[in-house]
Amino acid sequence: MSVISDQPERFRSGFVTIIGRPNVGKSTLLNRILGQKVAITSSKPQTTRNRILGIHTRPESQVLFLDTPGIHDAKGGLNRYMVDQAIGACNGVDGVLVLVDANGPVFSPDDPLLRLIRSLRTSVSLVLNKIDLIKKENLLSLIQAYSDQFDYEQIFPVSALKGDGVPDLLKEMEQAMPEGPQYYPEDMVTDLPERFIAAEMVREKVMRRTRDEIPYGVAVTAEKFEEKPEKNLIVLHATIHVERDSHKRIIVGKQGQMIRAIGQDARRELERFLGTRVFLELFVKVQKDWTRSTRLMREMGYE
Ligand SMILES: Nc1nc2c(ncn2[C@@H]2O[C@H](COP(=O)(O)OP(=O)(O)OP(=O)(O)O)[C@@H](O)[C@H]2O)c(=O)[nH]1
Ligand SMILES: [Mg+2]
Repeated sequence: MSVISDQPERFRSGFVTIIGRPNVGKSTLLNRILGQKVAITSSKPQTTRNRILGIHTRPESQVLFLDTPGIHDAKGGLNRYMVDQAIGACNGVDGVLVLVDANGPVFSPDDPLLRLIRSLRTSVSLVLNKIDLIKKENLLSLIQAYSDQFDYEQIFPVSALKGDGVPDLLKEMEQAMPEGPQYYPEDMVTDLPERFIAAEMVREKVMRRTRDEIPYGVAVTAEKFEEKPEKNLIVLHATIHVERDSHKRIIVGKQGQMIRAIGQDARRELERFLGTRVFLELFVKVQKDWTRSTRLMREMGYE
């Protein structure tokens, strides 16, 4: 006689940290997993500056993904803060996903990322991202090359942009989580305040429209975030902080063209995200060399 257990499986939950070099697609992957945009992305490295929590809930599990800034050789100031955020997010979690660009070279033997994962006591899996850009026949040798460097728990070839391989990755992460409670309500996708995400979306538009050193010296703070439900409207006043007068001139642009374009991009995205009309007012302020001052960094929310 066979016994079929009708005992429901216990609920599973835990934290999974996504780390990797800048620009490999960590935030794109987080958004893809969640099915909506929570983390800003751009084609420029060093877009993400904080840990971004993404909550994925199913009837039988809740996985808490942490998107992190790209790990790179950072000397001090904002860059050091970012790398410390990423490294710190690997502590006490239930799994770590190392994301790499399948188009890029494998880790050099002294790569700080390789050193970091060797020091972790958590299970580490590899996510080979951007496979939409490589030839299928190169995949196996790539997997072999990465496996030679580290004993990964699992290896997932994915395209965060197109979605290939992501459902499988998610399923494996859900199953790898220990038994645990549901930490957050099922309709919650992040713990970040809307005000923070709104400021981030403005920063994304600045990053996408500017170049050279400008995107790296921009911070955005939201001074006013006022909901007017009776008018189906949110009023947002945000300040774009830059490091130099010359940067301010570029962000404002000829006859205010650039700042208007940034405002339009941001408003469109914010209206989609907030589901209301948005009245957005942008200010530009010079905070000389703020990325090198702990005090000014704190004022921008990096503490
Ligand atoms: N072709 C392709 N492009 C991708 C894929 N995933 C991400 N990208 C692109 O890679 C660039 C960087 O993506 P992000 O998600 O911002 O990368 P990130 O790792 O979060 O970068 P940082 O926050 O700067 O560390 C963007 O232009 C993405 O559109 C992918 O699977 N395929
Ligand atoms: Mg990112």
